[in-house]
Amino acid sequence: MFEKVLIANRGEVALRIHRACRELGIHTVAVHSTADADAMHVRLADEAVCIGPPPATDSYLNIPAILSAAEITNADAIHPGYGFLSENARFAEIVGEHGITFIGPTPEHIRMMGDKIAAKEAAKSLGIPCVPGSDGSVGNDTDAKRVAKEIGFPVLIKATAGGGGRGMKVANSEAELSEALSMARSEAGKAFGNDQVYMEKYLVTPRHIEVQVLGDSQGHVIHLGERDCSLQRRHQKILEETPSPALNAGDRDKIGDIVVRGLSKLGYLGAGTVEFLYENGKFYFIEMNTRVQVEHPITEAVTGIDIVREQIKIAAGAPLSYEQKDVTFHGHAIECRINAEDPKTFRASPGRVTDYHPPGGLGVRVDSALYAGYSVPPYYDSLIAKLIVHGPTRNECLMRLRRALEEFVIGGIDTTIDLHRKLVSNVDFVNGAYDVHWLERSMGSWR
Ligand code: MV4
Repeated sequence: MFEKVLIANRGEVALRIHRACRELGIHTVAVHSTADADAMHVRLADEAVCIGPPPATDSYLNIPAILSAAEITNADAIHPGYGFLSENARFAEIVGEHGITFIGPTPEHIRMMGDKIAAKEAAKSLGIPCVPGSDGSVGNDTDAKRVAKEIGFPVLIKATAGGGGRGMKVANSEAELSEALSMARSEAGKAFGNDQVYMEKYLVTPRHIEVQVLGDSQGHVIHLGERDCSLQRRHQKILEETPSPALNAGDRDKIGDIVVRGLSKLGYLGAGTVEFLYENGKFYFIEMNTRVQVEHPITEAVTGIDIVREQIKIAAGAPLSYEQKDVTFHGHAIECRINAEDPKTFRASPGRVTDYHPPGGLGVRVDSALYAGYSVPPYYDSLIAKLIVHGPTRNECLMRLRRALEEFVIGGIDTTIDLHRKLVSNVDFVNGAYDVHWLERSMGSWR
């Protein structure tokens, strides 16, 4: 096992990784920007190294500074968390070249899944069902017309370097195709420095359902069920739940089996998430994330499996602690993402937290790096807390979640707590009757 792990991240996920390390008897090194000198992750870690000025490009994305911090502290592994360098294949490669273990998948698999066309080709060859579309990239208008005729309108143009919905364009008819193609291409070029695009059949009312997987260096792969992440706003997830209200146990086992068989063939190592669109009882692969995700705690709640602990053990060469038959699902879990932002405009609202009273009690978990007196810096993501609630049934989970949201006090800054209070009492949400567009469509009419 590792003696010392450097945590190349900040905020709640840095605490999450520190806690997993502590329980395994591993020392931790925090890295931080000058803006984060008073941050909780710095206070909690055994050692801390300042790696640069506030902008992330100069600190949390500064590869030479992070490697220097690992070398001077003698860390034997680096955990990247989510965001920042977590899906940077070159970073994973450089870490390895310095004789330090990258806690995550191989650089090859990170690179493959970062290229959305390569990821889809891989998924297809591994027997994972995909959205009908172009085989590879689409070149010119003629090419686009031919593919669109094959799959039928509406179609969606996506950037191969994309993800997160940036640069996507819908074309409802042949008349709209040429403009959608050129707009998607120019947005992709500007945003990602890669203007390759591909085409898919546009699914009009899908849900976003993702499957959590773990693979070890002995070639074992297991799945930990699904998460329904359909409640999003501008491609930012707001609330996630497991199990999905749209799935039955048979569908869950089936998609889980398909994913496990596919990723076993690939020899996938570490934690990963396979993302699907789900419509009319069918799953369609869209992307794979090669990191631990923000919403992993709901899976931990229903399976009892510590996903970050497994990531660390896998990276150290240990076999998975569980076989598929040991993975059982208990009850229902929901995560509310609490952001420091104006609940109406969604503009970031950094500043000093005057009061902090997180909820507690049975089935309630709060992952956060906040404390009273802390100032939320303006430079980074606005996620400041995650409220994760577990209950025996979806209804009991919802009752507990409403109670926990009532208790939660974060004073001094605007947060999305109030939005969650409204959401969890909404009749469509309570009925589980939502797709990926429902939140943005319905929020306008809330009081
Ligand atoms: C789609 C789609 C419909 N059809 N692909 C948006 C983010 C990116 N990860 C995939 N996205 C979508 N891809 C096809 N073929 C609809 C979306 C989509 C969406 C997906 C998941 C969660 C929220 C969404 C909101 C709008 C559109």
